[in-house]
Amino acid sequence: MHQPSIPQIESSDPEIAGLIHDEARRQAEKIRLIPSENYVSLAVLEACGTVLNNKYSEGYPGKRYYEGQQIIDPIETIAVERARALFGVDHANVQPYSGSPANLAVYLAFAQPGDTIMGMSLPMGGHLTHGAGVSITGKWFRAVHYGVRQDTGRVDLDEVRDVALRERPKILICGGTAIPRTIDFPAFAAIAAEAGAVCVADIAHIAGLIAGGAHPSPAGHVPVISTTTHKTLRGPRGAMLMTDAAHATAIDKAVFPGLQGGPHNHTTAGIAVALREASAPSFRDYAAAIVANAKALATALQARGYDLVSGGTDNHLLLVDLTSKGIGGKPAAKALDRAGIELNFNTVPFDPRRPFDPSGIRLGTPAITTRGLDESHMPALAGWIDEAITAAIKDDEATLDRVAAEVRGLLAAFPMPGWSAQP
Ligand code: DSN
Repeated sequence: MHQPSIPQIESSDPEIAGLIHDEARRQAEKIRLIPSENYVSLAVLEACGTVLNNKYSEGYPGKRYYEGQQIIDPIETIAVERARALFGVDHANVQPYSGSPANLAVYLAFAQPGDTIMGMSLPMGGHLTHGAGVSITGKWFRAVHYGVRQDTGRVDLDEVRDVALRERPKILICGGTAIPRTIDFPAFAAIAAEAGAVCVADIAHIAGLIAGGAHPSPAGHVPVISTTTHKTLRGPRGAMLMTDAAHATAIDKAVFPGLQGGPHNHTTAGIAVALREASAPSFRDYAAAIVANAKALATALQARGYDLVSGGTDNHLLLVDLTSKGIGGKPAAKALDRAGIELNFNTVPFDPRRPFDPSGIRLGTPAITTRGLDESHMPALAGWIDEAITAAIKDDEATLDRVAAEVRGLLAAFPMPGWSAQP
């Protein structure tokens, strides 16, 4: 059953209530390895389901376009102050609806349509909003990209500098969605300064690691920081933009009125609650455990002959190239899902296959670490992954179902916030 209980939905809309319970059970019974996902606390869930949803608050605390902000203003101010304290930044805007609008606000603040922007290319580990051709950010701006070296799987900062000095982008973005290695924020900031670009760190994937001291912070090096709040940071679906003092006004104007209308106040409260949780000493242990689990899983997979892009991981994420195993990422991901192990198929750098049928799978440890799995569980997890992929190659559905049952058996001992076996 979903927790907290949902009796009103059960009585007014049993169809949707049933699906919510089913999703809670699904999340409870699967080993969830999608590196951008997590389990929020019950406190965050509660905040997101409150009457704060009912209020319009266009503007910022103390300067709104609607009356009745006596309660919303302090909630948003608390969220902003907690973000500033946790990340050590001059300014925070907690209103972006999610990561894509947050990044669009950055472009609106510091570039004009047709200007050059520069980020990591999507097939190399960047994000759609870093100028991919299919995205508004690639259609409305002239996007140039950097990637990783074929021999190391790592960003080549000499290449970044060469491209930046040649193309002179208005904005240089570092960060992405499939980067298993530490991002050198001071180096990107120095290249951006030399090229005359605004440096933007998209830390969506690693915000929780940074907050917990398990990855170096861009604060003090990079003037504009974009992040979602729901990945390693373990908050609600939302985003924040954080800046130094010089870039604060441009960002605020770009978010509202430039791009968005009223902020989602229930989400703002959820972000505030999550930021308080991330400030607790135990969150440092959580961040360290995410990385320890990822490294242990990497070692266990490599011992079974799996090729990891860049040869391992420094953070929460593993990118596995399945070429040598003779299976594509998509059939592997589908088989793993049937075996109770949820992840996503992903392109690998220099992938000869198409994006919807690529060579790799992407795994991460934020959610399983929230459940309480530790390094001692990673060899067994690697074994199940290997069994499922081998079974997929042989069309051995019985093995997939057996692994799923074993996964459920393990997870029964690791409760999930948001689901209870008891009604
Ligand atoms: N949601 C991001 C991820 O999965 O990395 C992409 O937008």
